[in-house]
Amino acid sequence: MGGATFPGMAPESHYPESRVLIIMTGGTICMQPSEDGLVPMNGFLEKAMAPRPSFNDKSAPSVKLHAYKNGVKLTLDSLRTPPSAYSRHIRYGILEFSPLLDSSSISSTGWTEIAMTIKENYHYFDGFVVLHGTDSLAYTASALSFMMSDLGKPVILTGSQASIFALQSDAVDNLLGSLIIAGTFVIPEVCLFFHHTLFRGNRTTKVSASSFEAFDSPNCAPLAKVTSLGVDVNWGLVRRPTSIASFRVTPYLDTAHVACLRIFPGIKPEMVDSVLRVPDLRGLILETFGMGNAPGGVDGSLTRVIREAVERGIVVVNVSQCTNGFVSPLYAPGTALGRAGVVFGHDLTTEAALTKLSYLLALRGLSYSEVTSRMAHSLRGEMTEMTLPSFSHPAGTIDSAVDRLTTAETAFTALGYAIRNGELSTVRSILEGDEFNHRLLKRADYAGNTALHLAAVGPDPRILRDLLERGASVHARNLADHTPLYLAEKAGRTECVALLKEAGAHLWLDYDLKREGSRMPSPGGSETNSPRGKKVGERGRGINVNGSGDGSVGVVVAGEGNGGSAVGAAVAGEEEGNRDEP
Ligand code: ASN
Repeated sequence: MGGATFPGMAPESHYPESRVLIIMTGGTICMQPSEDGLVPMNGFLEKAMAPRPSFNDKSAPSVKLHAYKNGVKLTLDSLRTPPSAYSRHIRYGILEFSPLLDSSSISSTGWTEIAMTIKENYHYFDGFVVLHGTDSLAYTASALSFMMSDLGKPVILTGSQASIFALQSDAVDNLLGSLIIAGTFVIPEVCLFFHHTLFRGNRTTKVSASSFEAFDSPNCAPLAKVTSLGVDVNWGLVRRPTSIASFRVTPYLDTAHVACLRIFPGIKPEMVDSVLRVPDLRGLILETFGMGNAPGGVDGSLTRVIREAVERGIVVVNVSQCTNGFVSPLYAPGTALGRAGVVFGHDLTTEAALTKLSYLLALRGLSYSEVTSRMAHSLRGEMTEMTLPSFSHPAGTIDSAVDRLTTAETAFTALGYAIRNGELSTVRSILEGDEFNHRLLKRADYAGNTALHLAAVGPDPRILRDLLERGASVHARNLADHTPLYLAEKAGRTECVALLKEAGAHLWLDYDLKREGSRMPSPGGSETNSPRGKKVGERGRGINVNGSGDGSVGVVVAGEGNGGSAVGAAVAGEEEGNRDEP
């Protein structure tokens, strides 16, 4: 990784830590030889990660993490990486599934287990890494992307082509890259990381059974690339949640009533018909030739069996056998399928088409036409929407303060002033045009405050709403490690607090845990100091917010009792005095 790591660094590190939960489901990455061939092994943290300096900063204090599984609170051993090129440690613990699987055996039950585990632990970690076999990885990535709505944190799936215990393996690179990205960047998508490349999960397909370059995303550019200089994120492509809603999981996909059929030259209509007459079948993914063509036949009998199935209420979706390109009713055979009621899946992969259909069929109360219309539109970036690019330079549309804009830096400064002054129309004008929009929402000032941090304590909550609707992340942290919600709470902005929470923000409920090993008095009475030698609760008054119904621990959000203007109070206070506080 561009992240040069420094195993021999000084024993005390002042760098902040991010928290990542690794969910181990199995796959080659954790396999070892047995009499029956390669099989997954338990104990990945101790056996595979602890002995490797790039995963284990031995100078770190030992910290236990709490995680939840099926409603049970578990205590996990944790390790942390040495500081990355982004001046952060990634602290992580592992939840291992039982039994660990070769991914060829995963099913919708496994997807539910992964999704629910992320849901249960969502408020306790900055990001999630799912370790998984490569065989069905693209299916799982697609399935999870549909099961998770309004995701605000990174979920990165990875695995490896060779075991981490093998002398030559891609496992370390894949795992380290995933950990660092999940702990550093707010990429709120289900992603797949492999061979230095971060893909949108629901665009991927496995393209090689043995090469380390095992995955591709033929119709969507990578979301990020790891180079010797660091992680190059293509922020213009990264999706942002633009509705004010909290993270949700749909816990079930209906894979039991869908099928997938690959058309071949000479395929008999009776074969297709018999698949379409499987009892209780509700959907079929038809892999057709090229741009969506299937054999017409002299009497059009294939088209006829498909039309009859559609009339029986079966959703038939057309995707291409080609990895690259899209289906369209351009040629006569494709037009005939369209007339028979087949849905055109544009550039969906088979993996995405199958899991998307299973997701839609599992949603209660959707009519046939609602399912087909959603199949034809992007829900999670899984297909290319045919929209015309809209870009307008802000200088052409706004007042004198912004007329001078030539760079993103000055645009951000103008945005900051507009937010502080409560000038909603100026904020909107600056953010017009996709290009500026995504860059400005990611940008931060010298103290690490994003536009959303400023708006959280600004005079006009409508600006906060506007930024949220444009996809500003509620999980971004400033240099003092604080989120917009923290600032709003601290400044007593009740309306902003409510809005941020509605958009999925939460106070960092595990600060107690974060500090358990490094700051909080331990249950046994011994104390370990923070990197700066301070203990939580040491400073002044605080807001005490109890977390997640666990009465034993609370989140101590201590403040300095800043006076003055809202922005001055909260944001400047960040800069000056509060960095040690959660
Ligand atoms: N059979 C393995 C699996 O998918 C392949 C791998 O992980 N490379 O679990």
